[in-house]
Amino acid sequence: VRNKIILLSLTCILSLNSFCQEKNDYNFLFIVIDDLRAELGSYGSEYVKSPNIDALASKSIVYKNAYSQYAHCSPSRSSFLTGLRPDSTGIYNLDDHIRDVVPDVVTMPQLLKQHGYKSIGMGKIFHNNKNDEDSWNEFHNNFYGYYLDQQNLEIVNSTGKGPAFESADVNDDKYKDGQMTKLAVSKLREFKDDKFILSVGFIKPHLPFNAPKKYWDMYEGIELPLSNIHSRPSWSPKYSVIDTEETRSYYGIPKDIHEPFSEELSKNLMRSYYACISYIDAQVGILLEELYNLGLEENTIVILTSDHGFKLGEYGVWGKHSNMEFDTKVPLMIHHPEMTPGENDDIVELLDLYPTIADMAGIESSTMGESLFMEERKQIAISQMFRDYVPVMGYSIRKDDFRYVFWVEDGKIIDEEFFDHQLDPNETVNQIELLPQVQRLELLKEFNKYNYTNPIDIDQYVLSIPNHKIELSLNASIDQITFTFPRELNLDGIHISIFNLNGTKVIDQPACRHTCTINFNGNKGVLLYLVTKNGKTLKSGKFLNK
Ligand SMILES: [Ca+2]
Repeated sequence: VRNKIILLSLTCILSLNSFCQEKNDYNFLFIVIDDLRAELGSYGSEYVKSPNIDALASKSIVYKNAYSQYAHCSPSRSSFLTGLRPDSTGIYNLDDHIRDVVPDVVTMPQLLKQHGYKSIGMGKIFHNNKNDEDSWNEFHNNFYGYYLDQQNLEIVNSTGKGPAFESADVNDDKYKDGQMTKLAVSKLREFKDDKFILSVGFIKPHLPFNAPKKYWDMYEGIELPLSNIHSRPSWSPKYSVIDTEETRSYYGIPKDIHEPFSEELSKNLMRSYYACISYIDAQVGILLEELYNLGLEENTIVILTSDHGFKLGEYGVWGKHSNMEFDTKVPLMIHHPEMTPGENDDIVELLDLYPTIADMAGIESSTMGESLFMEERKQIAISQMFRDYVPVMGYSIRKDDFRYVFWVEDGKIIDEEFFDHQLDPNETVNQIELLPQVQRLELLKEFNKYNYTNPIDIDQYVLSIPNHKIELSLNASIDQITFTFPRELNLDGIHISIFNLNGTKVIDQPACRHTCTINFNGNKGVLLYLVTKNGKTLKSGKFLNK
């Protein structure tokens, strides 16, 4: 049973003023910034210049541990705008639109529209930029100016794709986001006497990292530190972190995924990404100033977030699309005129935004998330990432001080990762052996509770032993094979089957503890299989008796 705090009662108790009668008269300014990782002054960055967002943060509840459900534009947005997990929308790519897959869903802006709000949207809110008539009273996406540099425009014309960054010496409103800000300001003026939700979807700092030169100049002479994590986490499966070639598709970027970026290119990419953040920060500042000038500051709730993070060279990759902290963590802040600002360390999900906004508007909602103002909230964030070329779905559970990732193929867990953030906050070494079996099963049960439309069959679950954790060695001098399991691994149900080279089974026995020594018994060689009780081969090898 959901023990829901209605924000009304909370704020009435706290404020004891006329707010109680007026609580339904709050407007919403909902700002979504594309591909903005949790790197802002207010999130502890020493380098990013984000004074306007930081000023908003100082008046907001700042969620320091907020996570996207899918580190890819459309799957993430389709999730948090509908309040459904990606497994429930079924949207894992950029092509599907919510009305094609969940046609009757009530989106967050649609819910407010149904309750008398004027719903105005602009820019990148849903990924597809389609005008979802059900969500908006009006929607605007006619902005122009992707590249402005003449040389770059010629490159786009001749090659189809421009450079990964640009800094034309122009005013803010020559690029799209500046135009959007102007329109948003005009909409604030137009609707100031209405009850409204204005959703503004800024398109930077998404690639290409194009912003006016003055923001590039803000980082002149600053030595930006490049990541020292150059490859995917040790002992993680190959599909854990991949180079999706998102950045490499741009002009002037090495195309071979094995070719690392030069230091100069890396620093230019980082600087231009930061310049884009500062550009958007300035736009946010303009919107907040207009709220103040129009006297809307006292009755407008401001929410600022991103759809997912972005790797600036971490793991040797420039892009998103993984279950790791760099890609799933997002900034999230809520400014409510009646609520005490401060930092919040709860683990929260973007999925929780919809019920939180409904809660603040005093509207009942039915979603897979939980209002951030609910008592005894879940303390878990689930993210996922589909690798269609395997195909395998990776699910991440971010909880307490760790991340647990499991990869599912045909309903079976085939790989796992575990990162203890106290030991390894940047998630560089998969230490799955540190996760006790009891805790693993508890996590999977918890996962099923929240991802209930597509639960894991735990009864079928047999601990998968990562291949690299079993060492096989041949001790030829004494006619034996010896192999070793990590002591922590649960070997229940694991069988050793050995065949001679003619294919006849000569040994079938439960796995022995830790170190197994098996005699050749006169065979010239053997084929060895470690098999689960469900018949899945964990490890196999051919050994010849020398
Ligand atoms: Ca995005």
